Amino acid sequence: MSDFKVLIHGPVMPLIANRLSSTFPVTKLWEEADETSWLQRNGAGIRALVGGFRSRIDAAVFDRLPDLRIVSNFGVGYDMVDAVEAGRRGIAVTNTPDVLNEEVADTALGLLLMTVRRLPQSEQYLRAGRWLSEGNFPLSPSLRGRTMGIVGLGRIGKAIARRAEAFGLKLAYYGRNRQPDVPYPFYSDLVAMARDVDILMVILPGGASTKHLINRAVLEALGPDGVLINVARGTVVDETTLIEFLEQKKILAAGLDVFEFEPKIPPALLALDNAVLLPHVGSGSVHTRDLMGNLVVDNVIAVSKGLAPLTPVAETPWPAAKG
Ligand code: NAP
Ligand code: 8YV
Repeated sequence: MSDFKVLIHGPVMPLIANRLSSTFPVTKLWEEADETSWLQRNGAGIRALVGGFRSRIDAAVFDRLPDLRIVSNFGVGYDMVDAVEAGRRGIAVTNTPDVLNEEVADTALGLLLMTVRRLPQSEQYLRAGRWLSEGNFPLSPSLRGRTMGIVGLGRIGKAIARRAEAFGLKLAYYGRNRQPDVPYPFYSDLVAMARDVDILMVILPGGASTKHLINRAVLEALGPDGVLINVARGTVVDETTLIEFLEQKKILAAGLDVFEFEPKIPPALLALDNAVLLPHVGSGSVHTRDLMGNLVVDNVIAVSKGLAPLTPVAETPWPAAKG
């Protein structure tokens, strides 16, 4: 057994806990009676922190873990981890990029179809016996002839774009940088893109730099025929304003896989007939979650051996991170 002590922050897939426990001394923090006093007593000596974090992993946490070498984040999005502060302290932060691109893109397109063609609502109609009693389900809006603006044309955004092209959608994208060799129109102004497209597909990182990027001005520009799909992070959308726009039919519909305070969903959102809501299942297949889980463990193993982490985030590039 290695002497590289691993702390698992919150419940994780059995695959992760089992693989880590077979190689390292592992503590499951959430199973401790008093997490704070456990950290005070045992924080020194912990080398790896693992989790799909639901609370901030920042200077206050790092202060309690003075020997930490790696934060291995379950998920490509690491907005809960202060990676800049980790980098400053020589701690590597790793995430799970690429292995989930196709799964999340499948979910995004599924959610788009569900939202525009009102497929969940039509299934509810059938199950309630209304087809028999009231006749055919009302005709829905369509994807035909629509233009979609991708908000964040990164790894997953590009997998979404490939699928959208096959669906016959015209595409545009918004980001901080124009990308070489991308054939779609680029917008550095999100309001301008929202004005020119019918659908906004949001798939960029969460965190302070994108908080409430989808705000009143963007939704106004999207307009009454507009559709918003968010598979990024709930914080990217001003949820209160979105609810107002859906209630007042100032946009057509929204499909959301992520929420500002998930898993708490505002009752006003649950009550809406023009919103399709999924419980953050973007990457949630057995196949893809296994790939993500194995990558979480493989990153810890690499660092425990003094090797480069497999998938360090940009803020903690190897070899700047302490090995
Ligand atoms: P990625 O490859 O890093 O792409 C991110 C894209 O967003 C890039 O095109 C980047 O372009 C743009 N971007 C980043 N920061 C920005 C900012 N502050 N303002 C405007 N544009 C910005 O990331 P990815 O692997 O595709 O993942 C994207 C995100 O999807 C993750 O961070 C995660 O939050 C979310 N996600 C959700 C699920 C789910 O289950 N729903 C699953 C996986 C991932 P520029 O650098 O040019 O701006
Ligand atoms: C995970 C995700 O479900 O990768 C991400 O950023 O949002 C999802 O794939 C999530 O991170 C699990 O906590």
